[in-house]
Amino acid sequence: PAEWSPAFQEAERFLRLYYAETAWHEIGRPGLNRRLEQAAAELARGGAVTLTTAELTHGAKVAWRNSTRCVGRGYWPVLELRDLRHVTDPEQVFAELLNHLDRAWNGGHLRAVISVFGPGVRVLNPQLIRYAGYQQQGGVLGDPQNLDLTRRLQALGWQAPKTRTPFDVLPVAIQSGEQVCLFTLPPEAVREVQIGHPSLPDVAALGLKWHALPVIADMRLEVAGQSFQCAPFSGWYMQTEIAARNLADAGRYDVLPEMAKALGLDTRRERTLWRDRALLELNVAVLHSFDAAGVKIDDHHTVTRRFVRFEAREGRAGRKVYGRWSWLIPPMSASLTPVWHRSYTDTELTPNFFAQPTPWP
Ligand code: NRG
Repeated sequence: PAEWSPAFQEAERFLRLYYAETAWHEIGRPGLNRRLEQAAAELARGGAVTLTTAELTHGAKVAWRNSTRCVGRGYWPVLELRDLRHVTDPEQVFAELLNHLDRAWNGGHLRAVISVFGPGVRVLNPQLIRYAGYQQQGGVLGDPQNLDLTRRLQALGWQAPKTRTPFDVLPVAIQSGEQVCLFTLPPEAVREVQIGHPSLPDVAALGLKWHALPVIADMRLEVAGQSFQCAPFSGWYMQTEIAARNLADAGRYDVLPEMAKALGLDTRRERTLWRDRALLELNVAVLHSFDAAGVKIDDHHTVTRRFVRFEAREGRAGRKVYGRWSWLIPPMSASLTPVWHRSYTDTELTPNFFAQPTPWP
């Protein structure tokens, strides 16, 4: 019988969680039993359990809550889900990705949003908004992390702009069956923040910027034993992601030497800690610039304190918080944050988000 199948067991495990966490008091045990019977009947007919939008929404929230690498997941209850399981056509998917960007942008008051599309379609870019990386004589122009992505998109027909810049927005590759379509994001869909420093004008002259929205587009959402392979989600940045990694890593934009020059630091000796001072001021600049532009961004002190409150809240709800410490601590001033002084067990519960291989043609 269907009740014994692994598919049913996964569905049952999720539905029990869903009813326990949300609908238990309204519908109670008879409601759950009816729902389980319905699920078993669907499986017995050879189909899959069709989740309601409310169930899928809760599943996505719990997937976020279970994301051991995410320090911002205290906000999991407010995740907004766009149920687009009926959408699989690449053109329509792209149109809905633009709607996602719009909904998430919200005039700078960024909203946490996930868009769940139907089966058979994939976004191949790791994030919706990514800057090209070009190998040139004398080094890389743009984001070295996206060298391979850029080459693949070029192989699929993308023409880089005639005048290349370090911040050329890549097209979005949407795969459906064997076919891959490229779509150009209209400039107005890509909100960006120019980076300046509150008191050091030379910093703005470096011409740095970053996009406002991090939209992870290539992870698989697993709920009730079912995989949603196209489920892009976005929240908002913590400034260290941009200022202590994307712009600062030697293998990324590597701007600390220029930053140090703009600050007039002595870079001849490591012991002046010019790297650390440049890093700090770059973080100050990113926070200042997002704030001045009215774009939501978090700082590592606030986020980590909130994370500890989330742990306490989860404890009161009878749940254990798992985590990957090396991801939860910020990449600067880590010991100034409470997470540094705590320890975590890294266990992956489901629902969750998982990496999946990218099916480049
Ligand atoms: N560090 C990456 C983004 C990873 C996800 N970060 C978020 N996610 N804040 C980067 O682009 O720098 N989110 O959904 O808000």
